[in-house]
Amino acid sequence: MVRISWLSLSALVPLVVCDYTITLTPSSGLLVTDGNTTLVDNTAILAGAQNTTAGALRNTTQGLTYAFISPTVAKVTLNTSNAFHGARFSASKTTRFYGVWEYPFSSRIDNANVAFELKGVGNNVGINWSNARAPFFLTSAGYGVYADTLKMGSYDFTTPGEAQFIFNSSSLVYYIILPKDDGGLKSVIEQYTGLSARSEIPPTSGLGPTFWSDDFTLDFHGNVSNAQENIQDVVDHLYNNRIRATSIFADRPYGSGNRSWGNFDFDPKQYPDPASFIQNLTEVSGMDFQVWTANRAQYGTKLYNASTQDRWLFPDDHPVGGLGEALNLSIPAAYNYFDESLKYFAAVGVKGYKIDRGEEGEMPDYVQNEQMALFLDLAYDSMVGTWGKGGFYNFARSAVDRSRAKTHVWNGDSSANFTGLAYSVASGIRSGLISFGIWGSDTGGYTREGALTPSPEVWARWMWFSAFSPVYELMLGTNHTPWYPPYDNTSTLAVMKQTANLHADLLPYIRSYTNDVSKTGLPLIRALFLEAEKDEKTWDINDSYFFGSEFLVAPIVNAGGSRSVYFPIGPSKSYLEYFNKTQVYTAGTSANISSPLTSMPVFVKQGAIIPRGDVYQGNAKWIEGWTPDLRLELYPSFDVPESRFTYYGGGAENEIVLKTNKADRSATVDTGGLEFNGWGVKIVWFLRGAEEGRIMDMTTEGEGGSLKVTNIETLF
Ligand SMILES: *[C@@H]1O[C@H](CO)[C@@H](O)[C@H](O)[C@H]1NC(C)=O
Ligand SMILES: *[C@@H]1O[C@H](CO)[C@@H](O)[C@H](O)[C@H]1NC(C)=O
Ligand SMILES: *[C@@H]1O[C@H](CO)[C@@H](O)[C@H](O)[C@H]1NC(C)=O
Ligand SMILES: *[C@@H]1O[C@H](CO)[C@@H](O)[C@H](O)[C@H]1NC(C)=O
Ligand SMILES: *[C@@H]1O[C@H](CO)[C@@H](O)[C@H](O)[C@H]1NC(C)=O
Ligand SMILES: *[C@@H]1O[C@H](CO)[C@@H](O)[C@H](O)[C@H]1NC(C)=O
Ligand SMILES: *[C@@H]1O[C@H](CO)[C@@H](O)[C@H](O)[C@H]1NC(C)=O
Ligand SMILES: *[C@@H]1O[C@H](CO)[C@@H](O)[C@H](O)[C@H]1NC(C)=O
Ligand SMILES: *[C@@H]1O[C@H](CO)[C@@H](O)[C@H](O)[C@H]1NC(C)=O
Ligand SMILES: *[C@@H]1O[C@H](CO)[C@@H](O)[C@H](O)[C@H]1NC(C)=O
Ligand SMILES: *[C@@H]1O[C@H](CO)[C@@H](O)[C@H](O)[C@H]1NC(C)=O
Ligand SMILES: CC(=O)N[C@H]1CO[C@H](CO)[C@@H](O)[C@@H]1O
Repeated sequence: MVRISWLSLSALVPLVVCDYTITLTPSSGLLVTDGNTTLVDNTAILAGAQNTTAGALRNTTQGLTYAFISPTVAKVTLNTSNAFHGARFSASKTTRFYGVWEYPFSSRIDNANVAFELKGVGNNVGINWSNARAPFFLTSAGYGVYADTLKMGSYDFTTPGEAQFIFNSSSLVYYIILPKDDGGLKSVIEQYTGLSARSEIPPTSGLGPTFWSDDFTLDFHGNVSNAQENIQDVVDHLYNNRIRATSIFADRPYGSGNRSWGNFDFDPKQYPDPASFIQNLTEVSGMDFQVWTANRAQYGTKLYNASTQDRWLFPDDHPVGGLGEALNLSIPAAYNYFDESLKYFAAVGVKGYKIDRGEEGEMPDYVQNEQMALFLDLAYDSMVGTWGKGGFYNFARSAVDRSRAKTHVWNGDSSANFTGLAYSVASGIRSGLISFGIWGSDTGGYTREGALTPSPEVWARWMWFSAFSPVYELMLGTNHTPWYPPYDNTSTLAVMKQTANLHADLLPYIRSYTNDVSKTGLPLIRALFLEAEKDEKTWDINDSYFFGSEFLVAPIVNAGGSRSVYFPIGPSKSYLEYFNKTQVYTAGTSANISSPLTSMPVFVKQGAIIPRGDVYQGNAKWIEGWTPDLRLELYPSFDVPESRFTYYGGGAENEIVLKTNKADRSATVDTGGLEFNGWGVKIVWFLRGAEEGRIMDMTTEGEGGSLKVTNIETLF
């Protein structure tokens, strides 16, 4: 028995004596208690020769250790002669278990009734290949468990109130993580990502708006005769329509060779002059460029030839689609060859990869996690030497938790209809719960069936969702380009412009939170319960989320234009409709909200501080003498005496503090010395009588870094 006592400081109570113990039970399980109450019931430690026969470990005198390694984290290690190890946890029957997979089984954000391996999920309702994953779950019982391994394993949540995992490994380390400093489940995520990995801050260009085609070698218009010109045609239309964009990428095909991949080049017929083309895209048009990549060696290519010669390929006995086997990247020579070959792309100006596959049977399933982690490492490595940390944008559909330091994710191949949209919203929430915080979905869906799919209605709703996603990426081309038939006479182009430009204007807010993602692991898309943990009504809500902590976002994921929105108790006493700034909704209530295609249900909480503005020029070369423009939207409420926001613009952080004083009916903002590239900051107060915002200029009106308004009536 290991017992540790400690003292810890808490924000609310000056000095608290905490005392958790972890003990072995007579039935060979582990209990974490605070002396009197059981906090975690680790009912069994599992071991066996097969995952199907693994049972409770009986002789615990050998190969088992357990101890608290910090006041709130207990570490359990298992190392026995058994080939499989795992654990089972029990709680009350209504306990929810979240995490593990990005894919929302049954459209849920928790894992009720799911038993599956820790691997890519494949073809499924709503989204195929929604494959981010982590050996980590968290529960409504108030703790999390992280199994620190890349081995294959399976999780089972089919028994109400129980969670079980078993890994194909003769040794296993797992951590039981309890909340820290009253931080609830958010602090569990923070501690978990401290043990595994956290995302890097992406370049602003990676956050979008980003446009791409599944095949730029098809669907030529006007005098376009190759892919390079086809991309230029997109760039020109974005420019002419004044649609903000920060990057563009080419999916496969773009290379020479069998199925266009494996020769580490651009097909000269489609891209006659790639280096100059990419340089112009970046420097003249202001858009970064990424290309597709995958660990698959297609017959007849350079990659294939080098691999067969040196026997780097996994045996060809896992055929899905005949798209080539994967290289075994645990062979150093294979890894190095691939890494070096990929460096061609950085050399010609490519700033990141869309990283596909790794879970299609091109290798044995039991190495999927290890091999995918290696491929994401090398894809990162082949870029970082040229562009530096945060200088390129890699995003994958298949990634295990440790790789979040090396890649961001998109949610896979969604259906281009409301099912795909609803599942995408739920997968975005789930992606946040496993801390893949920089995330986007193919706006409008990927799998299109028939003409005009997505319908203009689905596409518009999805564009709004992407405006309030960390990444706005949209697939056009192949008869799905908003300014060409059959979409040219629909609302699509107008909504695309409105939402892409809104997303661009939200970049100061989004970028500030990417800093948070990298420091704490907390995602931008937050399950409602992460912000409102004590409100049990939030635990199953799969179609609305907090975007950062200021916005409550409720995408419309059904036909018809209205939905019910629940306003959680905890973060705010009431919520203000964000776009019209008139309707106020009380926490704890629900309301039916309608919205035309030109808007979306979004709400702000009391005391919100929202930095917005034009801080990244991207393709907006039509703005002559462009200079950055940053404004702070403030939503004071006398219910909130003080609120804070940490602004991050790429350099230092600024702590912005908003205070209200009911006695003299005033509000004061301190911007913490905030300026942007030497440019001043506008302050926009949202107050009664000034619903359009009362605009003040910090540089001319601020004194000592703060600004005060008096005799005010707040909006909520
Ligand atoms: C445990 O129970 C004892 C006796 O009721 C009480 O004095 C003590 O404060 C409790 N400890 C905790 C951590 O709740
Ligand atoms: C055992 O492993 C196989 C292969 O990985 C998997 O399909 C199965 O679900 C696992 N079974 C259990 C009980 O974990
Ligand atoms: C349990 O393991 C210990 C240490 O290896 C060993 O001495 C003991 O005989 C084992 N007990 C049983 C019942 O197998
Ligand atoms: C497991 O234990 C064996 C000795 O019994 C040791 O050689 C090995 O390094 C241990 N593995 C781990 C991962 O600790
Ligand atoms: C467990 O891993 C071994 C390789 O270490 C592999 O041969 C075996 O097939 C795996 N078992 C399962 C059930 O995946
Ligand atoms: C294609 O046509 C447009 C006008 O329709 C023109 O501006 C452009 O220069 C032409 N491009 C080429 C490569 O001929
Ligand atoms: C890049 O821009 C330069 C200068 O405008 C132009 O001469 C060149 O043809 C462009 N290259 C490509 C590949 O479009
Ligand atoms: C391309 O690869 C496929 C599958 O490996 C193979 O069947 C086909 O012959 C290859 N084509 C060429 C032109 O090499
Ligand atoms: C790969 O090898 C095949 C067979 O020798 C050859 O035909 C092909 O040209 C090679 N591919 C490349 C890109 O060199
Ligand atoms: C969406 O498309 C998928 C196939 O991609 C189909 O199974 C599903 O029924 C469709 N949902 C709706 C609402 O049409
Ligand atoms: C999922 O994959 C299946 C089989 O490849 C395909 O029929 C279906 O259209 C795909 N659906 C989506 C949404 O990608
Ligand atoms: C969400 C919402 O209510 N949007 C409305 C805001 O006001 C404009 C203009 O009055 C309407 O067009 C929107 O529908």
